[in-house]
Amino acid sequence: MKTRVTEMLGIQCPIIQGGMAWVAEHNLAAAVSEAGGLGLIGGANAPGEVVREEIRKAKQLTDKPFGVNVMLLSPYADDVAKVVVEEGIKVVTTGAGNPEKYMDMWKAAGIKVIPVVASVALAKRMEKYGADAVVAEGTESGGHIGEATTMTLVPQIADAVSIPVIAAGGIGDGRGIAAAFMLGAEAVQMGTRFVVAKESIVHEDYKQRIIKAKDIDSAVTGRSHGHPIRCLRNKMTREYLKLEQEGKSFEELEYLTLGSLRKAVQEGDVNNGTVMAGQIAGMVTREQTCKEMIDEMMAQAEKLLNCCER
Ligand code: TUI
Repeated sequence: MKTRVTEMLGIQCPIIQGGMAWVAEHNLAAAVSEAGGLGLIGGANAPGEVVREEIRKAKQLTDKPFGVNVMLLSPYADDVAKVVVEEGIKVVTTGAGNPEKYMDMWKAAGIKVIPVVASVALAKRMEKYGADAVVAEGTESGGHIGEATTMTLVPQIADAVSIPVIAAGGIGDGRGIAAAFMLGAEAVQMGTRFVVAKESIVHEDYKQRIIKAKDIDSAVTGRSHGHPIRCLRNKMTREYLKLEQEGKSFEELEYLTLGSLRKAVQEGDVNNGTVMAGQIAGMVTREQTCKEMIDEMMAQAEKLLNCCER
């Protein structure tokens, strides 16, 4: 499945791993890249030097290309933006904001810049500012989300820009990949399925929570203060949503989730922690290596897409 995205990034399969906070570290990124996709190291809220170390560790595990996701709400975003240049990273994705102010620096360094967007307006603006592709991320995704669904967002963005579109949100198998291609995407970005990869360092209890999840098990916290986050329902989300209904302030609510993603990912506290996951969690049924996942999904997608051509 050669596309403008696989050619641009020098990868075999049109699958990019999401830059998930606390999850997308060097082991997972290297495993996805080794399996023929594009692994990403998630900068999240980490200081620049921590991200530099992660990049160097990934380089020791793979010679294949991998990228870095710069989370624009991070207090360290400026530092991470410079570290990717210093470390010779070839692909950067961005999330949770507008990366305009870093664009010239990244382009001058020859970096392929792929902003994650949740609207047609931002996609068009990113194209104008020199983005090489965009990830169109639907509200089915885990973590920080926009409003539009993948089904509606991907074709509207594909119509509005000339650069390649990568679909994200609600894609968990070969059927999702084939569907995304039908909508005009030239690659997909996937997060939740890779959380349970054998190479993923996520706590076993977090993985099992995803594996046991059903179709309607996710909730969105933070809608009332403009920072919607999709995660799996638990004690924390019940409490959060109750306080939100009572009209509690952003600060009071933030207190409830301080460090809560780390608590879930590293300590396996799936009751009080934030278990970020997308709506496809109900489709994730087992741990596999990244290579097993990618080979299986590619075979399924190729079969479906060949059918459509006849
Ligand atoms: O960024 C994500 N997903 C994330 S980031 C994250 S970590 C976090 N920690 C604390 C608070 C918030 C997040 C967990 N999940 N996905 C990419 C994404 N970007 N989805 C939606 C957007 C987005 C939304 C609005 C991008 C730009 C935007 O507007 C920017 C503008 O200025 O117009």
